[in-house]
Amino acid sequence: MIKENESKPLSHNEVLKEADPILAGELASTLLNPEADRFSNDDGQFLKFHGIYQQDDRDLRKTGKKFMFMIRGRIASGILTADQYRVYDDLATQYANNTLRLTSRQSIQFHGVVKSGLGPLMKSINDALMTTLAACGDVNRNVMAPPTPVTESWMEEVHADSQCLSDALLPTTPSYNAIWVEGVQLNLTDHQGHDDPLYGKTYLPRKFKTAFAVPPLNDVDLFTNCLGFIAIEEEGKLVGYNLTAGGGLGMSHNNPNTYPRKADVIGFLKRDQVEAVAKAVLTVHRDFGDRTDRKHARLKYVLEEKGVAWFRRELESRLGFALEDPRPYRFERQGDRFGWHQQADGRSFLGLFVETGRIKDTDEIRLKSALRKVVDTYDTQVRLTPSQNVILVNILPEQVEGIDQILKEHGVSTTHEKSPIRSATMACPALPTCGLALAESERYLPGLIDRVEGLLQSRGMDREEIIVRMTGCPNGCARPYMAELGFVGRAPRKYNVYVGGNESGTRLNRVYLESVKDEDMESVLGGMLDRFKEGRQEGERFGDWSARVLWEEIKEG
Ligand code: SRM
Ligand code: SF4
Repeated sequence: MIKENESKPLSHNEVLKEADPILAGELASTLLNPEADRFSNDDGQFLKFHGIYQQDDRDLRKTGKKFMFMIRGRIASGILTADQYRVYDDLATQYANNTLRLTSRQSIQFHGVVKSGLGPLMKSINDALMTTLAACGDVNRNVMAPPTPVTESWMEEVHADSQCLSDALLPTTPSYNAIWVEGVQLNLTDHQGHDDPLYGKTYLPRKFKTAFAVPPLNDVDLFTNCLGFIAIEEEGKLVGYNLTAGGGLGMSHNNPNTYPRKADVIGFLKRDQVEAVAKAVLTVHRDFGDRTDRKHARLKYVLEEKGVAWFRRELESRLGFALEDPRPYRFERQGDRFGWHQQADGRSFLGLFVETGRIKDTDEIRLKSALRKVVDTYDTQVRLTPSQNVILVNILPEQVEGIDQILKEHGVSTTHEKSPIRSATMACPALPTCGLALAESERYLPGLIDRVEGLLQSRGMDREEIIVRMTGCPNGCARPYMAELGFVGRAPRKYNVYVGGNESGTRLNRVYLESVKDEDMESVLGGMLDRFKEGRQEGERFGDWSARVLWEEIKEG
């Protein structure tokens, strides 16, 4: 029986999970029913644990709901072999909208899959020994780790640790395999007693996110995660990790009980303690998270309300050992390296910017076909980055010219010619697929960046890098609250403007202007850029300048 928190009623999702701890609902029978174009709303909640969202095309709502599905892969550390990439690419063509959507957590989403395609797509992923289990839902999600090829051999161990942990935190429900691989509806009465060794019968109160980072690069945006591991190297060896906990970004407009929060650094642990510590942090969330209000159910609220000292004590009592004090570390940069670079082993890697994470073919840039041809020709490993970009790795010297040629023929730039500001952008999908979007994001940001590029150019600032992120609502999927300049949708064509994030991803930004209309963007942004150009100190970035100058104005109100 789930414990009720402060005598408030449990949220509906809690009641659903408790009644069906294998998360099977009526999924298999609805899947097999050719008359049904959708699942029930309750089954929609179970679908998430299987990596699937039931959506409808919001562009078509006026003519009635057209149901479709978004499927998210679980791709630990964003690493795909050539064979695995081919499967994703084929499935996108065959069952989805012929695009691959790279996510801000190193995964891939299919959009626009209709119900008749859902079963075959899921089966194909599993047949290729990949999974979507726990890509969404009240469980640990895709574990992030730095995708850039290592420069020193100890960094490989960070990848190994992240992959092991990803596996160790998977839920054990038998329904995933039964539904998507065997196509059978399990009888709930046979499994009523299912009690996951880690998650219990009711799983977590809410989603849980984990990342590993290797300083000085903070490409995973470590402090936005519920659980984080900062690699600590001493004398060329990975000696352990600093533990972080309690980060998260989701909030709701006009609800002060919800807010973005940066994780705290809790202590230091040895490599062989990673799994135990991760499980202890996760179970603190499991046992103390708010199961009465899903908007207030993340681990970050437990840390904020009970305090870091309480959290460390609780953790250590579960572990049966004390953590050491955190060791020194320093983050300097976030983001990806574009263009060709040398790996430590003499081979090369190529970082490619993927605008708003959407791998697709357009008339001018045929990125989807180009990547497929490179992978088919050279069996290249593909890595996905937390900034929604791609890195092609382990490339032999004799392959470089051929890859350049293929990309050129398809209109794909390898030289990072895009403006620095564009290459530092991220947007969430928002409309037309996301049911929570209040405004456009993926379809709006590229055009806004055209306009900002114009503003920068006319001020002689076209080489200025400003980290810009946009989301269609305050949930924070493209992590706008860590950007130097963030846009968060309020209503159609209106955005709150946030300023003051920094280059190393260690500072939350703050809202500077609310509900800025699309037609006012030039004057608002142009005005800020004029002041930045005039008032910046030597070498000062936009984020640091705005935290120094514009935050004062917010305080003054
Ligand atoms: Fe997210 C919900 C897309 C990363 C916070 N997110 C959603 C849903 C599933 C909408 C829904 O619930 O119906 C979006 C699907 C849109 C679509 O049509 O595809 C969605 N989130 C995404 C992705 C694809 C955005 C992207 O541009 O890449 C990212 C998938 C990552 C992955 O592979 O797992 C994605 N979401 C994030 C992040 C960033 C991160 O994790 O690094 C956040 C902020 C960090 C955090 O969790 O606090 C984030 N998503 C949310 C929230 C707010 C949760 C909260 O604490 O309140 C929601 C709403 C919810 O869960 O109810 C949400
Ligand atoms: Fe949807 Fe909001 Fe996430 Fe964008 S930030 S994908 S609009 S939930």
